[in-house]
Amino acid sequence: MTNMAILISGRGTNMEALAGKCKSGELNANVAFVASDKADVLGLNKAKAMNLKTLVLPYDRGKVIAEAALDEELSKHSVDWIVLAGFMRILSSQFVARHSERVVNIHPSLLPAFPGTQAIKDAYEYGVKVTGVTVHLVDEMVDHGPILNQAEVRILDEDSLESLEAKIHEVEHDIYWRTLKDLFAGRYLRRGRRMIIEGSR
Ligand code: 3YE
Repeated sequence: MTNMAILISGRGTNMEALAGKCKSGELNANVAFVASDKADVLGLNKAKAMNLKTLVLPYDRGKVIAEAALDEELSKHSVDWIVLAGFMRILSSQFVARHSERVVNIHPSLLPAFPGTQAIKDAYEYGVKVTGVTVHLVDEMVDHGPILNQAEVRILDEDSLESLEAKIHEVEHDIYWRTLKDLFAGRYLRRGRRMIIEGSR
């Protein structure tokens, strides 16, 4: 079975959704461990409550040491895929090269629009009528790697920033596991930057 590590920095709602899909068998994967760059985050407590192995990455000692600690756990657990779920650190180009095309991220906008850490707010304040969610491979740049999947979310006149956030998170919890299911099954083929689902045409 596919072994994945989930990286978080906060509430861990996407982690919880993914772990739930593993538990129900809808996503045929095992959560090897949940790692956070911060101790004392809600997501770590949620992971422990789901009986998942957790660890805190020593980012207080610098990125090189933190990523080396992560590497050690990844090989110890024979992890196939590294899944970022609200993880708020930029992975070094060296780390990305060591795990080339094995790291996935979810971003709350339709990339390449609204990259960065305030994507939902930026889209709302810009006044776009359609935003959404992007699942992409991680490369050495941020919010830039090949796109695996996107889903749109309409911004209605009556939406507040809070209601938009709720809609985006709901879509995230649905699109992430579905995309990982195809990815883990080896259904994606790469055509330059284009990630194509096998048999879709
Ligand atoms: N790393 C690479 N490529 C990607 N991480 C994420 C996506 C993604 C990635 O596509 N290579 C905060 C925003 C991070 C930030 O700028 N952090 C800096 C400074 C941290 C600090 O000093 O506290 C850093 O170097 O981590 C996930 C989203 C990352 C957003």
